Amino acid sequence: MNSTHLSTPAGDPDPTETTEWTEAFAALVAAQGPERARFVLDQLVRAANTAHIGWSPELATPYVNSIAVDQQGSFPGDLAIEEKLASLMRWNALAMVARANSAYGELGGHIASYASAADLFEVGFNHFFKGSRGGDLVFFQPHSAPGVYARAFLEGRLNEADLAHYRQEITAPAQGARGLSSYPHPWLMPDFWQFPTGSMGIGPISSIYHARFMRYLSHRQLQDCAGRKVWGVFGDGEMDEPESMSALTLASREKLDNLVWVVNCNLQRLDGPVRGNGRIIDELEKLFRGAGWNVIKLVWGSDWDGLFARDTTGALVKAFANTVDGQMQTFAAKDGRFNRDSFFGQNEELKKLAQGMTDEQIDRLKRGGHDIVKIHAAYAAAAKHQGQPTVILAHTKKGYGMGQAGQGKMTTHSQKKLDETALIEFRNRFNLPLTDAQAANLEFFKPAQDSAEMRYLIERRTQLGGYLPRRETAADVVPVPDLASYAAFATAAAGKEMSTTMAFVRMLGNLLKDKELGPRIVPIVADEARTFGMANLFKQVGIYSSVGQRYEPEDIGSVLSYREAMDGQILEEGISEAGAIASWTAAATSYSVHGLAMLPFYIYYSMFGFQRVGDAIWAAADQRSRGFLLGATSGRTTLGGEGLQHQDGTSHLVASTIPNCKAYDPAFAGEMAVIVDHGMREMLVEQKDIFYYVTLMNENYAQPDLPAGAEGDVIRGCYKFASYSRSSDEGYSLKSLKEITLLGSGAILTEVVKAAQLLVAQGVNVTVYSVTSWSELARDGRACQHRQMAGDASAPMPFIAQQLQGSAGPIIAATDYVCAVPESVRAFLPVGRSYLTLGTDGFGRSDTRAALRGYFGVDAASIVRAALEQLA
Ligand SMILES: Cc1ncc(C[n+]2csc(CCOP(=O)(O)OP(=O)(O)O)c2C)c(N)n1
Repeated sequence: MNSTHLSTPAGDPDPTETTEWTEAFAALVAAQGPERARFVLDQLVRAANTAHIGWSPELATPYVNSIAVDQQGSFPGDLAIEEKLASLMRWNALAMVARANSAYGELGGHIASYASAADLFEVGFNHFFKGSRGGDLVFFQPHSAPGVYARAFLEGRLNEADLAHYRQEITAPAQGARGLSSYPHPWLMPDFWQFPTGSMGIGPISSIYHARFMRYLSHRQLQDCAGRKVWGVFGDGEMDEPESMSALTLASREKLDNLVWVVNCNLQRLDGPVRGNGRIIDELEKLFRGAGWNVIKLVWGSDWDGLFARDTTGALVKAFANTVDGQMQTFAAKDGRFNRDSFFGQNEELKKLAQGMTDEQIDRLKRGGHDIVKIHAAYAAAAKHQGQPTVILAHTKKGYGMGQAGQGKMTTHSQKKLDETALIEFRNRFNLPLTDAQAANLEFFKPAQDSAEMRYLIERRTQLGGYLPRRETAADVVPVPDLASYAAFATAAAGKEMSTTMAFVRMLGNLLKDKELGPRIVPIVADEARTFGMANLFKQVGIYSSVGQRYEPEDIGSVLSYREAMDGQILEEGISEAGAIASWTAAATSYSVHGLAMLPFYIYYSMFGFQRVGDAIWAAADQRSRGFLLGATSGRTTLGGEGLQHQDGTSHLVASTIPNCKAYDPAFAGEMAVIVDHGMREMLVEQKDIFYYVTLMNENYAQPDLPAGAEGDVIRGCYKFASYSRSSDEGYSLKSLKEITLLGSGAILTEVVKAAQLLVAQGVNVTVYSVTSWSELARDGRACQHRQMAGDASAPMPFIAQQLQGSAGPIIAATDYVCAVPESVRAFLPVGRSYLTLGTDGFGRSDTRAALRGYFGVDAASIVRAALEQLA
């Protein structure tokens, strides 16, 4: 270290003294090495703290690489070949996007993101990302998908026709090709992509919880995940998402050294600079360091090493300290001449450094994230770091190599086409083996199979365990016990009073005791276990903690004592719905990611599910999650006092929009038990890529026995609960009676039943149906309709119409949800019957259940009124 780098700042009252201190420190480093220097600094910090001088260290370090040249180790690969390969990936990715857009301008796609990330990916692929089932998990920055396809093309996993059908998933099969999805979507490319990342922030938080879930599997001795890593490449703009940042301290608290993030700091997002007037790398360094991560800054490429070595005055570091990202972007967008004048021209010291370099050389000075050797050094350091997660802040240029057409341009994110001159410049820039015509025609290029590049690429992946991304699905079948063995109390409840939440928790407790299924269950809560009466499970199966329990809980000795344990089963995520759903997704995709089927039950306030973390649930659906979401305290009037922000009247509406989510609103414990049982069989035995959403209520009421033989109808969405009529010996002629049909779901079914009894007293015959799933009924109706429209003569009548055929009169539906939920089946009802829906549209508010139901018009009295009006 050269002490003169640290020239004393302006306003220093005693520069001589300051210099003495810095020189003494430099001498210490030189004589005794960094370890001793760190020790002495630690002692000084301790002394400062003891003296209460009010000092804390700066979290940001100078704008240079964290890994010094002499620490970076030698590069184990063939640099020339890797650079050639990276250039080919860049070209094919660019050609893919530009071709799609020259054919159909509306398809979109991105060139600039991958252009900035290509080397970051390539070093991972050639040296670090372990393939195969027991290998690494890699999260890809979504807009870089074309680069990942380009690699799969060279690997022989995709062909030219596939590449030509980028973003054309519907038309591709007719051309004998497979369409390539815009972003990583396991739903659309189930043997390829593992993790959906297209919605910014979902990838980052998801990667943390996947890394934590691997620890959970190891600690519970279900699968040894030692040695496996989770790698995530994300955007610097993406780091602004609350989800990106929200679980950083979880990762460090849990010491997730199996997690490495690479933040592609190209300094730009979609509209412009991420921090035009600041420096995103400094900001992220502070954020991650403060959150307890190991931070590796990968700022400058190898060709800067010489410049730094010659810079005895610290002029470069000083200049960078005064350069904000907006300016750094301008440097990226301009040529060598401009940079000589405006950057190196700032003062005599810098001018001197640039002497002897041509404008071309200045133009080619690489940022760290474009230098394969430097990237390798950073990844190697990250991979071996212990005790903390690592983030690599990789400085890159957006649109790297796109020249005047895009590099560093404000508009580069959306650049989808390049003109002929730009294509030829790109070809020249990366020494691509293409003729002018081939470049202009955007021809894909694949070297001969026996070329050095191809042999190298294949050999590297073979060494690392195979190609990736690759999604696998084979997993063992987990047997599900007989319903009667764990839920007889619910299906034959004999009028016992309980809430469906209580019934669910009791059932879960029973399932957890099952020898085979029990260990695979992952109960997840976000600090509401006590609300749902689950405290007994704390003791029964324990709360997972990577360090066990280092304190004596206040309630030790009680039967419900708070027990944390390394092999604890419950994932208690604290107050983070975003975290809990990411955790659920990790468990719900374990069948695919780890080949070990797990069954997560995440139970939460239903209002804080689809409404709060709906996009994360959408991504979980894309990832083909299998598990249960339990929306507890559901219903806008059933959760009385909690008011507007807590009362859920919409979750079923949103749930119905997710194609692989089966949503149920059971009224009774027996229905709920049948639904959960069926779900477990569909997911664990039949291994369908579906998940269940089941709402649970906190209202206690008498639970009837489930009618014999109703199970199938419960699953399909509705069954006849009861018919109510005055018996003929009371003197009524059945024919003269008016008839009405009432549908109800969830807790409001109890109001429907009360209404039926009141109506009978007024001489109306009533048939009551319990609707367990509006969305399943609607789905079935649409499926029947499609078949009919396609001219299928054997298309059945919609299930709900079949069920209601045995009833008569107007139909009225009442639920604790907005009217749109029961409205979803209107088109599929028997022809000629009137249909009225009663629901809880509007804001919730606090009061008793009775007052709320009266207010929203879903209580028995309102249903009776509506029925009499309909009959009139
Ligand atoms: C939740 C969400 N919001 C907005 C977008 C639209 N979007 C796509 S890319 C992008 C900018 C990404 O910038 P950055 O993370 O810096 O990545 P870069 O492409 O610059 O590498 C935006 C806003 C999105 N995909 N997801």
